[in-house]
Amino acid sequence: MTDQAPPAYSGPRRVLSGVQPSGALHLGNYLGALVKFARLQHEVETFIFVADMHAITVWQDPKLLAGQVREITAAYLASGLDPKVATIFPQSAVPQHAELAWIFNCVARLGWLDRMTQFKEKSGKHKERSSVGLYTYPVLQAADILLYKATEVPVGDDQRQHLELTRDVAAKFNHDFEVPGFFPLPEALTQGPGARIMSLRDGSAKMSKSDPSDNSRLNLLDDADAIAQKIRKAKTDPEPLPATLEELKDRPEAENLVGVYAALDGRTSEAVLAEFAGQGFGAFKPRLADLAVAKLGPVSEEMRRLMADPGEIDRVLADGAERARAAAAPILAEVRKIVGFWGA
Ligand code: AQP
Repeated sequence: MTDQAPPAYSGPRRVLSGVQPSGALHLGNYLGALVKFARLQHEVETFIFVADMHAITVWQDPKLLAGQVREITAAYLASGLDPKVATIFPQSAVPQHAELAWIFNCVARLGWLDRMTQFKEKSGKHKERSSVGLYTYPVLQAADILLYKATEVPVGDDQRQHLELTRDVAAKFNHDFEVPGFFPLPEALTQGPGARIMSLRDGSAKMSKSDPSDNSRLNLLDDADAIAQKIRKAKTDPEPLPATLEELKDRPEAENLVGVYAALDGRTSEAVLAEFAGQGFGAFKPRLADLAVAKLGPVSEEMRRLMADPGEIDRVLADGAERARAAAAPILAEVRKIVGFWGA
């Protein structure tokens, strides 16, 4: 007998991703995720959701949650997502996500989840006080993706490990239930500048919504003064910028600011260094601040305009939820049959 690889998934390409409504969106979310969504929608059928079920794995004020969902939706639209092209919806409005997540809880192995570094970081020293949901978060993420048989997932670099787990869940489901090629093994799209934006205060930590220091991040709703001030205060070193990336290797804060410039300007870090080599941060920071204000200002302005009309945002979400449920239903019906549930 020869060891043959199981047949690969042969369905159409589909993109799926989402962002949690768990706080103010920042430059990392924008460059690592949102701008990629807007670009991909014109190439591939695209599903983008607001991950409210993921958000409640840590405490969220119920009085604020729906407003936060609208804010993320406004950020999607302001970044160029078109609700007529992409399907934009709240995760909790499509109950099939939870149903598939339960089935996947029975496919994923404890050992796989024990290795997830994000759980370790987010639960910190008090693991036993974390919600069970925070622990099984990557299983829900696998369900989010595979419920639509998505083949590509645009995310920041921090999500790479979770995507590996999604592939493991898909492969084990296909194998255990003897349905080779039923689920695709999705690819994480993490390439390009902006995949890993670091904190403005610490070049070794990623820019994050949950960092207690607001000066560590540029928020999408920051005004021009706040952006300029945060960049002025950003941690750097006294050395001038070098001519090559190689020479930036042990200067994480400098490397990050060059990377931010490159990502905002649609250039490579090498091209930015070619322009600024020999200049100090006194010259570089004001240029970076001008660029950030020019790129983020219009996004912020459009978000504010959209958020002034919550009714319109709700219409986008309701329409998207209906389309998402229609796409998910036949796939979940097949899964129920494969698993052998009564009545399926
Ligand atoms: N610093 C980052 N650089 C590049 N991409 C990033 N992303 C997050 N931070 C960076 C990407 O943004 C998308 C949405 O992230 P999320 O809302 O699911 O939350 P997260 O990954 O846990 O990131 P946050 O925003 O920093 O939140 P907290 O503080 O709660 O951890 C994802 O594609 C992510 O990769």
